[in-house]
Amino acid sequence: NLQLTLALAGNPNCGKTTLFNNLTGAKQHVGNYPGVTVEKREGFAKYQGKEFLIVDLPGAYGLMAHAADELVARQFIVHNKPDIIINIVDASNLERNLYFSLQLLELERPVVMVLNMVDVAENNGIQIDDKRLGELLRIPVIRTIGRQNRGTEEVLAMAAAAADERAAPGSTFRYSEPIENAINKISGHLAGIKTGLRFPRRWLALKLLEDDPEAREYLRHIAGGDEAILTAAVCNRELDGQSGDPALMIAEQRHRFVAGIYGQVAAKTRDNTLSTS
Ligand code: GDP
Ligand code: K
Ligand code: MG
Repeated sequence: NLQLTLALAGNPNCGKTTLFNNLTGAKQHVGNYPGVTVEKREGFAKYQGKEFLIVDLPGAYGLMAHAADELVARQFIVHNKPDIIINIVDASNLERNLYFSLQLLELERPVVMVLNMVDVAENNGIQIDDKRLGELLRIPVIRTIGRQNRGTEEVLAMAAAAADERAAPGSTFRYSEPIENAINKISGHLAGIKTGLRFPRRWLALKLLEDDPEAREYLRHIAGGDEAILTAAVCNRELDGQSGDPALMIAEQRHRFVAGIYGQVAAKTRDNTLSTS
């Protein structure tokens, strides 16, 4: 099939639906996918002879299993394997949006980033270096102003190019040594599992450390999965005794990493305390 599936993912209010409408025009309907109750909108777009199926995923702040909208978004990505994930971020609220991006990249699927609301950021006196951002995350980044329908064709061109090149997933973030050691231990057990795993090994290991119910449930039904769960429980106890709650450490380290990236790509063009908007 020559049709490419693009999934739109991002925080609530980052402009996902606006981009979806810009991309699809009137060619859309509500799709219902087996296994989930939340409906996702889908539509079609064409660009230079290529056809795209575009899916608007629920807006989410993370990809944890305990939140229904987050679980729907991540299950679609894992089970339906869209050709390209379009991660829309709000340039005027980039640091918080990147926290989601980081979790998206950990799913090890091809991602391109749409830096939307650059007009709002500029009005707030913030300039984002999109080139540097792309270099740091190792994914293509494109600037858009959704409300003005600017950058829409470039998004399709970039997605088509990424699919053509079979773009590798972007960079995944390295955690502190104790966490990485635990990931490696758990991954070691996962590497021994003969059946093809639906999720990336590193991601499963991380999710076990975060005490993710879906990851645990998935592994429980796979031959050899119990050993990984057991190892994760041991690692969790050890980490908890040495350095604190692993899930909390992981979240803190993600926040620190995102703050570091934000510091490298964002510049103040003026003092926005003088702004009245
Ligand atoms: P969603 O929650 O991610 O689907 O976000 P929406 O597409 O509903 O957009 C939220 C609001 O931001 C709407 O009022 C849009 O018109 C507005 N919006 C979207 N993109 C832009 C943009 O690039 N610049 C500005 N100024 N507003 C935008
Ligand atoms: K808004
Ligand atoms: Mg929306």
